[in-house]
Amino acid sequence: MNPYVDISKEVAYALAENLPVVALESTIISHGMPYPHNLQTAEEVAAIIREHGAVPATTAIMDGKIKVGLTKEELTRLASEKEVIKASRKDIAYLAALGKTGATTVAGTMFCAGLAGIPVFVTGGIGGVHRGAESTMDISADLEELAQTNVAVICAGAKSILDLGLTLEYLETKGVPVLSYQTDQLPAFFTRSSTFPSNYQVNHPEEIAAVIDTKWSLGLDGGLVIANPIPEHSALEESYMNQMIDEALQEAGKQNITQKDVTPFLLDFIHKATQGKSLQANIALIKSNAALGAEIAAAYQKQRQTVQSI
Ligand code: PSU
Ligand code: MN
Repeated sequence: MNPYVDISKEVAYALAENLPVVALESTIISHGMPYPHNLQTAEEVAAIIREHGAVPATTAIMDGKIKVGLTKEELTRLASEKEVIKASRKDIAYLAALGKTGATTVAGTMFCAGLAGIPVFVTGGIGGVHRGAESTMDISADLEELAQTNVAVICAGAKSILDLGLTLEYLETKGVPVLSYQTDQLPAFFTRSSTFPSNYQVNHPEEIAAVIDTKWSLGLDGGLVIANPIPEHSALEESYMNQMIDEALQEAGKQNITQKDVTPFLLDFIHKATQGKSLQANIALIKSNAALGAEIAAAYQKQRQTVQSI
């Protein structure tokens, strides 16, 4: 195996036995939520994945090692230490070469999950094309990773800090399917719907597993976006959230926030501006994604075994 990669015993066993495994990102822990909510949520998400019959595999770069499956101590470090670096694709070689510690974004996690052979990954929201990208060129590396790495990403759609329309156009150009779970729209993270239609509505984990398996069996490399709307009772009011997001964007502009700092700045601003309401929504949706992701991982393994036995 790759000398830079360290897969935990539990995850390695599950992969060897073709048991369902769900990859989890760690930027949501280090840069997406405040301490101690981040650590508590990470542990609860892992527990939900286990309850639904899969093994959780959080990825990060710890002292230069690409880790797949973290210990409680490692999770605690990522959740509480300030100097953890947000690790997207471009950061990984530097961190691995110089023995640094970084928390993986959606792009970084897809890369690590791909190395380890984990096909299913659960997160909150993906990065995308930012509003105003026609002048800033701010387009998340998550989209390029989706274009090339064979990992299915379960998320709650994309936040409207992004331009959802342009994000969908970009994914379409790159050949990335966007499947929405039990709805025909792209959910907008805090809300169950947006004005943007999804590519397809899918209603069962088995259906989703079949699409994933067929895509890769046909040699159609790259990821898929599986968008699961936030649970009804946790959804936030759209006009209120849009106002908070507008304020966040204005402040980011004023402070001239750029590059990898943009998304964490906006998330933190929105968290404070909504007095924690956005955090509660974020926690609820990632838990719901964890349950669905574990079911998809199990359905995918079943599908693989059926295909192989024919
Ligand atoms: N969106 C969220 N919460 C997050 C992120 C995005 O609602 O924590 C994180 C994810 O790790 C995602 C990253 O991959 O931000 C995108 O950052 P950027 O826009 O800099 O690519
Ligand atoms: Mn960016």
